[in-house]
Parts: sequence; structure tokens; C-alpha cells
Amino acid sequence: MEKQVIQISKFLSLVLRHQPELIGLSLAEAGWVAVHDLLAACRRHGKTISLEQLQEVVATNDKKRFSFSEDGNLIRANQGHSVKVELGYEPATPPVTLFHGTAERFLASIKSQGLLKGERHHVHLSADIETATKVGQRHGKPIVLHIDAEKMQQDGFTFYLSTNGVWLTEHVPVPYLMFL
Ligand code: HQG
Repeated sequence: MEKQVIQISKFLSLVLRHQPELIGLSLAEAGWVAVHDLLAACRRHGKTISLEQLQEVVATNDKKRFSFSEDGNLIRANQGHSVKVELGYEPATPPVTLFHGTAERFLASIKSQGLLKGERHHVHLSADIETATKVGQRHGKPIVLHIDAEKMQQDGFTFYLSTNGVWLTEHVPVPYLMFL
């Protein structure tokens, strides 16, 4: 991705997931913001973004982090929020095994507490090892944990699938983690 597009994407992550108030915005239901309001708020705060640039970021973002509403008037982050927002994803049946990429230094704590959602709304899980490895690398030497998602669902845990393919759940208790 081009440098400017990455910068815009990072700024959008900040305001659409974490601190909309930074530019005087608040998120409406399910995290949506009017595109017009977003661009005006950015402009007022010295971060002018054109509609074409915004469309390019949404279309080319490496993790498909953002979506427009069907009519194109609204925009939101698909997941990853720390502000309180109900994204409205329906419960979904996960694959038998899901993966979580983390760093070696977190392992002792994960072994005692399971996977915790921390600042985010959910624990983030991947359907493939490659993606999980990349997620883990962001924190240090990557370790990929295998999760018995089938058993979790049988035991009553709920999973959601975000628009951009991330599996979400509240908490993964230790017994469902397979330490390889
Ligand atoms: C770890 C990126 C100690 C957890 C990615 C992780 C993802 C624990 C870190 C999305 C723990 C939290 C989310 C415990 C979990 N003790 N550490 N009990 N339980 N952890 O960034 O999953 O670029 O909040 O393993 O692609 O790394 O934002 O979560 O290492 O989908 O679009 O605590 O962020 O997407 O880190 O990443 P994060 P994550 P975006």
C-alpha cells in the first residue's frame, strides 16, 4: 500500500475504533458514521481526506478494516473497537479449529487465564495459521495457539464472524487451548 493510504488507514482506525471524540465525532448505532460528517470532521482538524482517497483506503486496505453501508453514505470499522459499540454480527458456527497468534512472552499468563479480550470487545481468532502468525508477530516472537472451537461451541460459547473474516468470542478458557 502507498504510504499516504497507510497513514489515512491508521488515522481512520484511531477515530472509527478508539477515539472518535478526537475530531468531534461520535459513532452511531453499530459503529456507523456518515461519510460526509467524517470527511468534514477530518477537514476541520487539519486532516483533509478526499472522498476518492477514502474509497481507495476502504477498497485496498490489507485487512479490509472498513466498510461502507450499501448506499455508500455511511462508513465503519469492521472490528477492533475499544469504544462501546454493538456491531450487530450474528452468531456463527466456527470451523472445528481456530488459531490465535500471540507472542511467546504472553504464554505464561495465557496458560493461567486463557485468552482475554483486554482493551478490545472480543478475543480475535483466525481461520488460518498464516494470518495468526502475522497477528502474533506484531507483539514479538510469534506463537500460534490452536483452539478447539467446535468443543467451545458445543459447550455454549458464542462466536461471531466479522465482515473481514476475523472470528470473535468473549473469552477462551484454558481447557480449549491446545499448546503444541
Ligand atoms: C494477548 C489486528 C497475557 C493476546 C490483528 C495478544 C487482529 C494475553 C495481546 C487484531 C492474554 C492483545 C487483534 C492473557 C490474550 N495474558 N496476554 N491472558 N490473553 N493476550 O492487539 O489478537 O491491525 O489487542 O494474545 O489482525 O493481537 O487492528 O489483540 O497478543 O485481528 O486491524 O494480548 O488486531 O488487526 O493484543 O490482535 P491485541 P490481537 P488490526
